[in-house]
Amino acid sequence: MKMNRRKFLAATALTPALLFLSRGAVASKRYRQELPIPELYEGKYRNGIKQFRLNAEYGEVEFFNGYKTETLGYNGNYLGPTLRVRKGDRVAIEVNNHLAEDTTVHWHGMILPARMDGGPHQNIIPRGQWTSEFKIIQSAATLFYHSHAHGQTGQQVYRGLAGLLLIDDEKSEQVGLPKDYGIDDIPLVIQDRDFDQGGQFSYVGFMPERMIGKHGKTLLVNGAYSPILKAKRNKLRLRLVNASNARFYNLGFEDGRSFKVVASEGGFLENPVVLKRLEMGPGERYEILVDLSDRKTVMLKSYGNVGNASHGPMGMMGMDKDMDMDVLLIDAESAEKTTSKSITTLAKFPDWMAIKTGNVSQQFDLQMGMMGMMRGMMNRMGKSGGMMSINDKSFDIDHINFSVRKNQFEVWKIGNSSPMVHPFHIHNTQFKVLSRNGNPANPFERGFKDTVIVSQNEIVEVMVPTGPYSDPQNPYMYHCHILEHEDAGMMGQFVVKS
Ligand SMILES: [Cu+2]
Repeated sequence: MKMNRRKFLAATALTPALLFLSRGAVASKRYRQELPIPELYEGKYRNGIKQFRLNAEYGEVEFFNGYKTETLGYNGNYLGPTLRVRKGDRVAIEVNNHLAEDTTVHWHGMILPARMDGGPHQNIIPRGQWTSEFKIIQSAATLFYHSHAHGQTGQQVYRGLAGLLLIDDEKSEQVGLPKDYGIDDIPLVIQDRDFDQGGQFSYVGFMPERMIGKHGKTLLVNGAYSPILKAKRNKLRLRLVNASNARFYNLGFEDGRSFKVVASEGGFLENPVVLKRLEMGPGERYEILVDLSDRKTVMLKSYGNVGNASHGPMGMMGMDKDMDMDVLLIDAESAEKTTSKSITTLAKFPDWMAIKTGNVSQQFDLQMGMMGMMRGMMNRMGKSGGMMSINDKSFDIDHINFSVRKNQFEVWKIGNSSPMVHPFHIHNTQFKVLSRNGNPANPFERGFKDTVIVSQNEIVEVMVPTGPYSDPQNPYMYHCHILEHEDAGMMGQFVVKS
């Protein structure tokens, strides 16, 4: 019965979805594309600074045979190169805007001066240029960069403005994990998209999509639909990046094999955590190790009933409720056998629990008021308009919500009185999750993070290092990483004072 209802909805309300269903059926019979690996970009070393140049530009990609999709990319058609830097590096990244609209580039997960952060205040006008210069002061991690344009983040990221930024350090070079980029150290940028009848990206096509966030029915990995990875080695490190606008994933292997989580957004966990399923919200990153010694071919899938597809307004509408999606087929038939010792300790963390922080410094409630939701559904331009809020305030670019002092550890308490799950992201920090409703955080989220899932009626406490940089003028953002929520005002900004 449930299936019938869903098909009925698809047939009556979602023409693009219907089109996709038919094309998906054709596509599944075709030859699978090999997983593309974003090109490594290590910069040019000049005057003691690693120099990079990113051009935001228009592109065109044939995601499906015979259909050319108009896209955006950095230095290419879709997504961008993988910037690779080392702790201690001083970097200068020049960004040129070759688009006909304003844009920005935010270094998601980076601890850096506020005016270098690439948030909505570092706007780059068409034909404009902006250079972000900062020192890498944090540990090895998988970061990413993406548009954070005021009110336009959702559509720009959707069209392709995102890329990876990897930090190496002494630890990452010596810890003994696979580290040959594209060989046994594989980035997986996971995104969902919808296509219209002409093969173009279809963004928020019907009104509730603005409210629940854009969920596409086609999964792209590194910009390819349902690709295959012919594993070259039998132990792979997968850098999982949920670069989707709104979709949560529940990742696991079809044959039920387990994997080890070795890192979260801010770097290595203290110890690997063995899992069979891993839930990821938009903006979250995890690194996992998978053992392919059996040389089997296995599908990495995302299983249904996760995030807002399983409950909340989206679930109530019956959308995508039980939808399982293929992410990546891994063929290990010719994987080279490698020997690696089992690693039990990846990192040693300071005992943050012992740090005296006093009381809760900041308290947030993530909100989607009924009035706000109605307004949001009618507001398809994506401007901040009171649809979504934090503590009864929608984002106002001219209003600083609060200030903190530098070099402090603050406890931030994040509540969620809305009917949806939200991934909460804080700029300029790698925080630790202290508790979920008073209980310890999940083992895999006990490392450093910059984005944390907050479910309905949940209270998540995090400890936030405020970092060494202060600037009374330029703020950092904190926001929901469902990009339609961010664009609709579920965002605030704070300054760090000396
Ligand atoms: Cu949200």
